[in-house]
Amino acid sequence: MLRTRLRRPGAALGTAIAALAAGGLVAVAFAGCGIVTPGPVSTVGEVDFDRPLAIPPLADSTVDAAGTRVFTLDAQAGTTEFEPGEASGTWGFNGSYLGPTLVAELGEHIRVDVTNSLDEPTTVHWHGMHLPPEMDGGPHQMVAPDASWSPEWDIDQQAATLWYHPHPHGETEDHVARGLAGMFLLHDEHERSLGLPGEYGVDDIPVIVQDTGLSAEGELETKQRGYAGGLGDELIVNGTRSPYLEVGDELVRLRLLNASTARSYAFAWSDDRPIELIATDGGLLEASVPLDQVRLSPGERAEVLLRVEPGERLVLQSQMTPEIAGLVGPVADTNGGSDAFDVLEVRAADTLEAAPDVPAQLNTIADFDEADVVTTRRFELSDSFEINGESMDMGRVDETVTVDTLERWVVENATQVPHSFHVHDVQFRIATIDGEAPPPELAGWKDTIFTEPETEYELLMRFEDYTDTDTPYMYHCHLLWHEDQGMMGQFAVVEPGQSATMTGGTHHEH
Ligand SMILES: [Cu+2]
Repeated sequence: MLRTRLRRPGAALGTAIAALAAGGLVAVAFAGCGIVTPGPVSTVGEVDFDRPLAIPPLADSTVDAAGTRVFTLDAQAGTTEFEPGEASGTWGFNGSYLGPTLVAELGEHIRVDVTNSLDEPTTVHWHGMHLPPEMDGGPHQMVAPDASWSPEWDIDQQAATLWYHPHPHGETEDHVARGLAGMFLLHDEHERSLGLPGEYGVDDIPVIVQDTGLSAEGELETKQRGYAGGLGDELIVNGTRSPYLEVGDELVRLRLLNASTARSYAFAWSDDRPIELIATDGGLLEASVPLDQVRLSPGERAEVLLRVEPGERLVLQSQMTPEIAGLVGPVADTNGGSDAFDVLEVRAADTLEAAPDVPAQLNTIADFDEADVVTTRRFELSDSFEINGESMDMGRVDETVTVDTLERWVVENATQVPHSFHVHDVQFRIATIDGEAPPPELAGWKDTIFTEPETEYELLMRFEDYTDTDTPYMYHCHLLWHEDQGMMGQFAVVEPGQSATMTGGTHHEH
């Protein structure tokens, strides 16, 4: 925040006044709803770490005669005991909470047979995946109760930590909060050649972080709500309350996924050692980046490496501050911007498997040439859940993009409140933040960014391969309550000279 302020001399006083106004706005917005806005929370030092971290199972798959790898997901209701003997009603894929981890390889053709066993419609969106819009699982690909949907596509992007979750318009926060989410890991030859930790659940660990409201007895409760949305006052990881992870290798890879609906985290180690970031949403960085903390807003992923000594214990924490959150005053305090959490204790065995050194160069990321930009679009995020003054309309295509051309999307959060921005189908690069080059942790491939107040992000992206005049992709704020409130727009990718043809009557909802 301070960094941003310094770049914009003269803005500071206005910021302080506006922040008070925004705080007042939040208070007014919730007055009369009986909703108490959350205040600062800390669980540091209060977590017992007395349960082994659950590892989501790897999804079974079969390869059919045509060479297609086929997965099966069943969205279903069930019960989960976050504390033994205290059952909470939850939703999951192929189980009662979260879903299995799907794994696929660059070049594979895959299909996922999705069944909806819930008693209401939902969708499954493949977050971060490059794929045709009809396979995307957005709000136009609703799956009715007892119906099935079988999207298929080619895996045509580099190794990355992606994920899947529902995307029904107006209900996404609820469906994700109930437990519908899972990881989708992509591998490729290059990644394997690096010798990074890669044994799932052993030295390559999924870490799905969610905040939740649990009663003293351990039953799910309604969360308090800030402007950002529902904010739980404790964390679960992979659905496990109070988790520890035993490791037997001296080098461990943690795949951090913020699957929370509203809360952002600042992941850091309890002994203040640097957290070594190696990959962001869309894949490996060019080189490991040592950071004080890794900030992740909802939907963002980070892969980090941890080197441990025999017998040591340390704790993954979230150490958010208003400065890291990019929020000020009451906006920070009521939106998780001052909250601290113990997340996960790592326990190293007394004898550890040796691990090779990690290559200095992890990836090659060619920069886009801004001279190739064909179209510049602006997206202004409001504090009333609008983008460019419009609320989501399922029948309106907001932007029409010509396939295989370089686009510059300028996203400005002109407000005092937190938002984020996610674009379907592509991985993009951040060219500038308030006119300056991004820090190294934001210089790789991204599909979701946190948008700090009063900050402008210039993104470069190219939509390739899949054109469809009749089915759009989405861009939206990934604070899920904001998305549900209409903070979302639609874009069609078309051949040169084509126009989007979708009209209000063609929703493809069945
Ligand atoms: Cu938002």
